[in-house]
Amino acid sequence: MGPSGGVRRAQIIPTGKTKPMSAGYDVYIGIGSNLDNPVIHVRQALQQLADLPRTIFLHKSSLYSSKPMGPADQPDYINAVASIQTELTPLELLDELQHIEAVHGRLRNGTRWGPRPLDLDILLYGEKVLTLDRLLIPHPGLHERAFVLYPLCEINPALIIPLKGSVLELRNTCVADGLEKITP
Ligand code: A4P
Ligand code: MG
Repeated sequence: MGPSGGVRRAQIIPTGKTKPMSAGYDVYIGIGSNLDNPVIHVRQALQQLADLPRTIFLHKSSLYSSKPMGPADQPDYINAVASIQTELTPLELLDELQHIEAVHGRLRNGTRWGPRPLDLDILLYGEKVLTLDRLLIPHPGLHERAFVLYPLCEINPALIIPLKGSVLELRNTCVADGLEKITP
């Protein structure tokens, strides 16, 4: 729910801290890892999202195992999706996410879709559509990727993806070869 309306309530975040509800946007983050114990990277990333400034952690999906999209000579991925409510602007949030990726040892060597210890993508930022040099929102691949649509649908099946439609319908028509839920 954006700042224009919706129920405001206190949220208990995973650290046990309680933060007052902000007037932020609901944002969905895609999490992926396929190097150096991916389950640990994903779980730590969920905690780091909960610790972001001016942000309240809302929901996390199960973890999913998925076959690599892109170069096949890399390990399987662990994927998940989280929702937060944040007062960070889209570019402030991107900077925070790239900092978290760097803390996890993410190196960018120019290989597109290569293996990585942690990838954090902004999938949706409220209902915004943004086309900036550094940031495309909605994330351009989200509407056709099973490893995003299944976890996204798990935490909000009523979601509408701007310009693309119902996340539930997109999930029901996408190919989910090799996708496996690994945690409840
Ligand atoms: N950028 C633009 N829009 C966004 C956004 N909405 N969120 C820019 C985050 N970043 C965004 O990303 C390149 C640049 O995209 C960033 O500097 C940022 O300014 P990157 O993380 O350096 O490189 P990348 O992730 O390799 O590129 P890309 O095209 O973003 O790839 P994707 O879409 O992230 O896909 N297979 C499985 N099974 N599971 C996966 O999670 N992930 C990928 C990467 C490939 N194959 C996968 C998975
Ligand atoms: Mg990425």
